Amino acid sequence: MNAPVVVAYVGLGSNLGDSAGILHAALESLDRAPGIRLGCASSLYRTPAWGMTDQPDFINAVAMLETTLAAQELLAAMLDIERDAGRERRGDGADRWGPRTLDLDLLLYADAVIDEPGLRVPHPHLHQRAFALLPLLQVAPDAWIPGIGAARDALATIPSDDIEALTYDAPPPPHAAG
Ligand code: PH2
Ligand code: MG
Ligand code: MG
Repeated sequence: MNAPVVVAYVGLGSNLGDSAGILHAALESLDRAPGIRLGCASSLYRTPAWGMTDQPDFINAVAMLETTLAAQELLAAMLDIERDAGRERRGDGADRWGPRTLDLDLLLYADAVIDEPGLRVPHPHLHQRAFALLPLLQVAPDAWIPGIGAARDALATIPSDDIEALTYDAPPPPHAAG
């Protein structure tokens, strides 16, 4: 019997190393992982650190995934990808808010509400974090946060003007003047 396909949204963040490169590699890793297909990804955004603010800006993005994995299996695959990107976790969790090479957070798993050890879905801070809501709304304008409401209504209650979408410098056309 085939497992049903579930749409899940994952937040990606990095503020150590080549963050843009690390996020692009993480998107490829998610797509390659068994049971996961990358549906689409938001732009990359430069975002001031939220929570523990005395650390470098982050690069954040959100990916829409189609997966046949159960939520805990998806989380395990995400932790593998974090580890492969050189993420170190301290056993006491004291580095939970500090700089990291790669952080993958399960934001939404269909319309599931999950409260298990190591896994809370919807992500408990999603509705408070413009750095997650803005890219989420880019890929899912009608996203609904179970227990909270429309993601766009959540974003409307918090500041987001300090978040900048990254653009790529296109090479100049072949005969550009100057
Ligand atoms: N992640 C955190 C804490 N603060 N701030 C920004 N801008 N982006 C993040 O991804 C982020 C954060 C904990 O995971
Ligand atoms: Mg996080
Ligand atoms: Mg995390």
